[in-house]
Amino acid sequence: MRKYLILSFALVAFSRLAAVAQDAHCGTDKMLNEWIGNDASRMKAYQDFLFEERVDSSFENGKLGKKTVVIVPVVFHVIHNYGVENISKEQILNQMETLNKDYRRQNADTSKTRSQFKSIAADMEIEFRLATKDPDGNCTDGITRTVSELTYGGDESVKELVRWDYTKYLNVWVIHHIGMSNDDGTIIAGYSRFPFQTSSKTDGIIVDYRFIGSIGTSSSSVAGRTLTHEVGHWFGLLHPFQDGCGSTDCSRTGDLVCDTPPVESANFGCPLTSNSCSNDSPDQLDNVENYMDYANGSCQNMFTAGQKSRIYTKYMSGTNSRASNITSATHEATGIFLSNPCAPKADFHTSDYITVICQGSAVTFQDLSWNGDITDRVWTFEGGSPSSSTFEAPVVTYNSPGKYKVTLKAINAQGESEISKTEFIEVLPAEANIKSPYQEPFESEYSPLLWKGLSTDTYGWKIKTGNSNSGQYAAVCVIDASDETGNKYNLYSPPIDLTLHKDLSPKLSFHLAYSLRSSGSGERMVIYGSDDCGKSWLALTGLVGASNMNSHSGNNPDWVPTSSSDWKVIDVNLNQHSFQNSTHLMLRFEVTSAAGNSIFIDDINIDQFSLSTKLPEGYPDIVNISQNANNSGQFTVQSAPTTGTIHMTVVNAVGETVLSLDVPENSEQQFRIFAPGVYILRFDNGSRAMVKKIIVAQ
Ligand SMILES: [Ca+2]
Ligand SMILES: [Ca+2]
Ligand SMILES: [Ca+2]
Ligand SMILES: [Zn+2]
Repeated sequence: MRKYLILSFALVAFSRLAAVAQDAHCGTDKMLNEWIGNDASRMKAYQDFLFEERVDSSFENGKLGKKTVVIVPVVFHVIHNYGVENISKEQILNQMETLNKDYRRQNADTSKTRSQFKSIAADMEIEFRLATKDPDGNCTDGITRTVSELTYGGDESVKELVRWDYTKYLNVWVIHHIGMSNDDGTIIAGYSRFPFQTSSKTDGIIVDYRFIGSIGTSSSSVAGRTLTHEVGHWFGLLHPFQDGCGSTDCSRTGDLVCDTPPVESANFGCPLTSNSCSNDSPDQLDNVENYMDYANGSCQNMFTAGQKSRIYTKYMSGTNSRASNITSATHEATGIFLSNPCAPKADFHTSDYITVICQGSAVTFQDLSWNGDITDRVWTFEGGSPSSSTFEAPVVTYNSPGKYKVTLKAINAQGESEISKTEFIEVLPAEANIKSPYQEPFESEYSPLLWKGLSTDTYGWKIKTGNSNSGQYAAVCVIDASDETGNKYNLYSPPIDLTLHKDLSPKLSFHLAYSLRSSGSGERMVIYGSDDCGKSWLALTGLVGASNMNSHSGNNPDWVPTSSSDWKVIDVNLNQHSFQNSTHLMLRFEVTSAAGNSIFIDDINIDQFSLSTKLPEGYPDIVNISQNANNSGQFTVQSAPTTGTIHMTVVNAVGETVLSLDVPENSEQQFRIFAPGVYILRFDNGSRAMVKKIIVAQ
């Protein structure tokens, strides 16, 4: 026995390594391994779970035909950040329907069960119902919705946000994605806790929003079977490929269920001819249609009588079981036989989840109220047109820059609920306050910095001192080897009016410093522009670590720039996508982490010329321009010594050259502009260039 115990644990610990890198898998074994760790008492609990007999005689008599169908109250906790993961009630009801059909063998695809398995396919006689009472006795439709960024890979921490008494409810949390991945790098679609792991803090099932039901954000190939599988674990079932082919004693090896043929390692897709183990007698094909293997949901269609027996004889009674979830007292407390409609809980967002818009644009709002069907509603839109509405999806136009409050009152016969979100809609001016030529050296005296996207977390964009190209500060996208590959970090510029360069060739030019951590592709950075206040983004250029982003050669872990030679100039043409005519161009620097090194940028410059042809900071300009205090149309231009002849052009706001002049080095000339307006003066001596902006008053 002792030998077996050790062997069993070792195989559980490493069984995931055998999984083939294909689609999303179950993470239950991985969580079990982490839970056991080196804890002897947990190891004992696990061994007891596997081998200790705990037969409930009331069930044993009728292992396959017991007294009544057992009923489990269920609650879905949707953890969302107003994204696609905030799945509809309809999708959850679709999942509930699949779950109920699968556990009663009423699923339409029972006909696909192959003939050799038909005789052992079982009606599990388990039913699931959404709760109508929460733990405090309040009215619920069995779905809670909680806004939290933990939806992005928060895993176990989402259970801290909301959880209902596990002795009564089966808790199912729906999140955007599970942060852990399997040892083979595949994503985890869902994971459960076993009955013997019952804990008030962790019991239940977490599922990725793409694997709930077969409609909405899920698919017909998932078929809602991810939850069918995970609920199998929640009742204590193991994978049929547990311990591989194992020994010939089917009751002491593998999934500890005799009528499920042993399986060497998880089956994927729908391999109906797979027979991975021959130590079963008689030697049968793998039961790939079993919900507890890893075949596609659309391939799965059955549990077995042996699996049913294991659940009923071991996990429907006693401690560390699901016995308390199925009692009549629990049914009463959770209200599963009631059908009381509830008062709504008001909530809303915009239909595209965008809340920053351009002056004069329209927003479509989306009523996301939950917990009760709504019969009436009242919207109030500060600063919007219309200023109120009773529509489900009102379209509202905002004509003045500012930040505006939106209020929704949701009403039905059971009650009403109101929610207000202040400064919810930000309307940016059609013509940006910042006009190019524009510089941003990220120095503290320029604060408050108008750029957005700075992070307070360990990783991401920050303004940091000590490794700058100019002054004290640079913008740094902090990344190291402990960061997660694939994480994205965005830095956003304020809107910039480029119309002084209208129909010309303005450039984004900046200094960048980066070195690879190790050989490989390294980090990536894509620079996007938006002419519609961030609603849509168009790519301007892409930089990839090893090929065109590194400014310092070789592989250097945790590298930082220490001298000016560590930096290089990146030039990006802004006369793409007609951005040169934009009155409010926004730029976005999107970094994708490769768990490598930080990326440093400094001295953002938007004008006609690249930084590489401009004079370095601290060096005198090649010319000096002064404006007559009494006549703003009169100017004096002075050239510096040893510059050579400087060619000067004056361009008006619509891009026309109104004056052209050669200025010899170390000289002074005067010129006059008659028409009031904004002008760009461009100076170029063949090796260096600069741009100045002047305004001629009325
Ligand atoms: Ca078996
Ligand atoms: Ca076999
Ligand atoms: Ca700087
Ligand atoms: Zn599983």
